[in-house]
Amino acid sequence: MNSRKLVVGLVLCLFFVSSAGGAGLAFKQIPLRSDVLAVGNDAGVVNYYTSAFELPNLATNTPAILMLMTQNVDDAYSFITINIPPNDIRIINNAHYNDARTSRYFAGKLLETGDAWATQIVPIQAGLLRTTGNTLGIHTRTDSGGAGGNTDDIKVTRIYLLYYTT
Ligand SMILES: [Ca+2]
Repeated sequence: MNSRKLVVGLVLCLFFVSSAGGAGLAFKQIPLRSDVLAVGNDAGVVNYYTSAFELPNLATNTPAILMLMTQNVDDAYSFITINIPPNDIRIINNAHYNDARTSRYFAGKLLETGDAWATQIVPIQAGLLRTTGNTLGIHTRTDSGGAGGNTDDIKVTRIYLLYYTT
């Protein structure tokens, strides 16, 4: 677990960008309902959604970077979404990975970790985030990508967004 290096890296990034005289960067910890969050059918939550969070001074239509730590990602079909409209949540919740990945709200997949904790970096395309009312989704799927039955059980903690500010 190397969160200290992560924080030092983030601070260095902030210093570098601010000293370059361009737009700034900020980072934000994304709230989870527990410090270490279990997602998967054993946990009773195959599709987890965070509570709404703000990104103060976000420069809209710029890319961002999502960083998180994960454990027990064994299959290749767990993924992250951002800001699915309420009317589409049910569709994504039941979607096979191959369908979800073509959604415009698909942010990226999680890489397999095995039993160890691993830091993951997910590039977020421009236009997905907004200054208020953001929701991040964490979705697990079966070893063939389906949404029902024995989906992968994973653990997630320490989720941060690094984003451009105005
Ligand atoms: Ca697992």
